[in-house]
Amino acid sequence: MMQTSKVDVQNLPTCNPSARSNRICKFASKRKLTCLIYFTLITILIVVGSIVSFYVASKSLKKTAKSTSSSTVVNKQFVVTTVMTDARSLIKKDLLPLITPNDTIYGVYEAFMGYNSTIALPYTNGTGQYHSDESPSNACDGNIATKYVNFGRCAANTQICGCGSQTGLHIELKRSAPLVTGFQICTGDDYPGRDPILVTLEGSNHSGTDLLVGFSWSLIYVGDSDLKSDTGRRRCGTIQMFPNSNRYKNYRFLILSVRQVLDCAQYSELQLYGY
Ligand SMILES: [Ca+2]
Repeated sequence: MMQTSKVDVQNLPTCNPSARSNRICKFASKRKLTCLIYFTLITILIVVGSIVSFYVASKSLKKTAKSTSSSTVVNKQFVVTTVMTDARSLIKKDLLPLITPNDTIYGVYEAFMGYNSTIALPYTNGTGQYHSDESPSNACDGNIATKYVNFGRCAANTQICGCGSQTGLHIELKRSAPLVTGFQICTGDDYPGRDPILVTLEGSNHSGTDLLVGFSWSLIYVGDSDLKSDTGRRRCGTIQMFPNSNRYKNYRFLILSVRQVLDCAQYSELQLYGY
């Protein structure tokens, strides 16, 4: 039989509602304060952490940027210095002048890179002619006092645009096919407006009349003659260097434009450089 204990209801501890409420409020207040302190600390830590991270990141970024910039400048300087040093050393030590007065040289007109050439003739009074005393060979005789004058599609004293352009030289070298990597051109004794400004150089290993046909030629250089700034009469531009990996026996030098609208183009010397 199950025994039951006798409870003294009268002596049970009484519950004081107001005291309980105070305890709860105190607990709640404490908890609220703790939370506030906690979140304040967290906020401070986040803010301080962000500031420190930002500071470290920006320092690192500046350092990297400075390093990259410095590296780029150094690399550029290195490349430029190397190229210039190479060019100077090549010009001074290794580059050879390739055209001699013994080579076969003749004038052309109505010639454009990749297209046919027409042989220019000594001057009478028509188009496609060069001055009889200023022949193509004068451009390759090693004498800056002699010059080559070509009237191209114009007659003498016909000053229209393009008279001296699309004129030039065919040069058939006596030596074995060299590797041409530069050229130099010099002004005549008068008329700065006749100076070649834009020029082309092509190479070919064909021969004979094939050289008058455009497909025989491969373009090596197109661009500045280095006479754009007029440095005077009977003066040479600097050697224009260019990359080239093909050896050719023959070369075609053509003028795309001269300094001014005059009746012809002229230059006292043209020299090719290479190996
Ligand atoms: Ca000359």
